[in-house]
Amino acid sequence: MTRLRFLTAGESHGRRLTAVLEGCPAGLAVSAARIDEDLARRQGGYGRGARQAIESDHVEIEGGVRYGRTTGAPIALTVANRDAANWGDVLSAEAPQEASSVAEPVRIPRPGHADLAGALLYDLDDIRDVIERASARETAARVACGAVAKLLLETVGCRVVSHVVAVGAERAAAAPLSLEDVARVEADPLRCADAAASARMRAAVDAAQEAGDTLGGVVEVLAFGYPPGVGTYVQGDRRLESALAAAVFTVPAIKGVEFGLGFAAAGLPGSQVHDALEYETQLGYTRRTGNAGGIEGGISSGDTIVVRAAMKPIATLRSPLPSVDMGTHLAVESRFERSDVCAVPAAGVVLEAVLALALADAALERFGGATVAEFRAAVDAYRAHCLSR
Ligand code: EPS
Repeated sequence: MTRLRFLTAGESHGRRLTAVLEGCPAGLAVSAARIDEDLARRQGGYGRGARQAIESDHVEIEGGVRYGRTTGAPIALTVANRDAANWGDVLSAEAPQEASSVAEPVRIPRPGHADLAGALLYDLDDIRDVIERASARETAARVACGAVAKLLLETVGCRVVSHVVAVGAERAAAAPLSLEDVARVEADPLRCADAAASARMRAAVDAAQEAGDTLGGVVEVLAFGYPPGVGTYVQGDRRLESALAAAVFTVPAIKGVEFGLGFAAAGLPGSQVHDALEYETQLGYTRRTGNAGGIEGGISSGDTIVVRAAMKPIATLRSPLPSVDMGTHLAVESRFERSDVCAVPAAGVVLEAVLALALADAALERFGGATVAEFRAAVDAYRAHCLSR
């Protein structure tokens, strides 16, 4: 059984983020330039904060890749934090020599953020320790890992893409996304396929900024060409949705997930929900609609996998919310820490990454392969088997 697994480490304003990705088959073409494309996409989007003007994210491949190909060894990736230079000793591993150099502790938690729960859990006197690791900056390391997973999925004809379908109360017109729409999505400041909705979303972000407020939204991630036969119904925890939903909830601020028709299916009769089956000689079994989101019985069907994730508004508001000082227990206003007004377009890039990692892991578990050639051959053989039935 082959598994793709990874860990990240590092603080938002420490020297760098570090990731180790293990289980990638040997022989995959990987380049820093290709990973950097996704890192740049993650930094963009209308509504991002001032931090992104400081950073220009670039991955260093520190292990597991030689002459542009994975070797089968763990892949070590780092992304430097340029902003670290502006933070002096605040994040240093060694305690400062002089007490006067110790950073002023943060004592006021932001409602809705990990601040209070984290300070209580780890018994911290300085909420800074929570802020630094709970920061969405960490997602840069996962986007780097996800870029490798995407390259692996591409070897079996699968592409993972995303688009923004809602920001605050503004929704894009419901239209299925095709691969031809992707360039237009990437050119849009909100990564939205509906230009009119994007303009309304931009106005909503501007209004939130003006009011010192923040906005969440909904992102749709699609995996085109994912192999059939991954996942199973025989145990609940082995259903493909189980792994994908878990991956979606690894992204900060995500509060909801749905597949295919999702929550809308609950309000419709079965006759309008279930994808009717057909058989065509060249294609084998096909479905007229994609309401199941590419997964039936916990198993990928070979149709496009469609996942939507709901992101709550970012918890750092310029207009303060009521909070409590953890030193005095007095009622105070929440403090402002530099942040984004809306990070939904960036969340789409992060969700692509975590879903690509989960999809690649599930496909590797199913088809195996110490090398990309073995992995591909097993996927091709199963596709041929499905066509022959
Ligand atoms: C982020 C980097 C952070 C925040 C944001 C996302 O950088 P800084 O704290 O230096 O401004 O802008 O993090 C949060 C929204 C959060 O709540 O922590 C990034 O690179 O994505």
